[in-house]
Amino acid sequence: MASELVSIRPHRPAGLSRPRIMGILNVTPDSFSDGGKYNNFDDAIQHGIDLAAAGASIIDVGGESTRPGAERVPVEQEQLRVLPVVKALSEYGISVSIDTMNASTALAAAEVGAMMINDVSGGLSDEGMTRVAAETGLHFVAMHWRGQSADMQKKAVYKNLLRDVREELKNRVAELIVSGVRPDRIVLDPGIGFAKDGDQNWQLLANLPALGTIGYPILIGASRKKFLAALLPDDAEPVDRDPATAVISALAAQAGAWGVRVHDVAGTKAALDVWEAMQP
Ligand code: PMM
Repeated sequence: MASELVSIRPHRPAGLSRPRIMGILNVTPDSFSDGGKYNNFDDAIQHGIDLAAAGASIIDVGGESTRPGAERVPVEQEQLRVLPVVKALSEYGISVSIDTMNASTALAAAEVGAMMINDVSGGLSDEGMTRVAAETGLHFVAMHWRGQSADMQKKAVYKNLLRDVREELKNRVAELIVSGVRPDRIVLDPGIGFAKDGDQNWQLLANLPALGTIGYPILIGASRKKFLAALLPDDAEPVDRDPATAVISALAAQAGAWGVRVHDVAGTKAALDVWEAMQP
């Protein structure tokens, strides 16, 4: 049925292509929804392979939780957690992104096969990061960020949310380009839940096309985040936020997003399959 529909389609509409799925692999004891589950090397590798098999085209490996209130992890510890996993998954032929704010971790991950740096601080946390991004030539996700997780929610104050986030992302782009990062390597992310309250997250999600007009691909990371809990019963667990996450993935596709970063890859793949089947 789906293939019949595909075969009678002359071509895909210009401009809207199916977002890539970035599968989340947190190798941390304390991330808010999957902390502690993939701490052990074999479990982490198996989960990465499973996410890729389920439809993720990039696996995002992180060794430091950035949930609101989280404290920093020593860089040596972060590297002990992530580098063996990045190396093994890359050797397996999986595209790996390194989720880090540390330039030395990004560089070490590049040396063992990472193809993308995902820096939630967009290069603001470590002044060496933009140079690493430029010198490695890796794809670079610059997320909108206003400060470390320990107290970032105090910084959720905006004169005009959309305009401020847009301007701050444009400043990141300018610094990356001045540092020598190729424009075609840059991906931007509005940083859902980072120095934003629930209403602000919804407002940004409702205005993705306006972020797209900055001129760079947009990645959305809403998966299982706390603002989704308001839609669910009080005793719901983070994993119960997966259906809402999948709907956001489909709506992000409709808004032209380049990628979605999710825990439940199968759910988002199903949502994107529906979105794709409905394209005129
Ligand atoms: N969110 C988290 C971690 N890394 N990276 C990007 N680019 N965008 C995000 O929204 C983002 C991120 C925190 O969520 P997690 O604890 O589930 O990984």
